[in-house]
Amino acid sequence: MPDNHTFEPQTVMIDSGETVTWTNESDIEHTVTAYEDEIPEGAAYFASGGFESERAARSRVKEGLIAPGETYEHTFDHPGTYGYFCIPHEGSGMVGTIRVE
Ligand SMILES: [Cu+2]
Repeated sequence: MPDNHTFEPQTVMIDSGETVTWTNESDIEHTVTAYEDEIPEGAAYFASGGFESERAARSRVKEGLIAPGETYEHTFDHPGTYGYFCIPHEGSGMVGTIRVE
């Protein structure tokens, strides 16, 4: 069973145009928030809550929370490596990587 502060799998490889769906299988709330400086040049920013910047996501955390049992999805159209994290649990190392071919 996954613990409460982990994205599983931590690294996901997909093809361009595919959609990743995150499902909150824990019993606490999380976010999926891209690191603005860890996405490819020209790629769209993504974050649960629909924010257009990391700063906005960090300043309005509650709007980005994914409740237990809920999902968030994003389609990756741009090849490259994307780093993301969970705002409440960033300090616990709750980070992940998407590699888009
Ligand atoms: Cu979290």
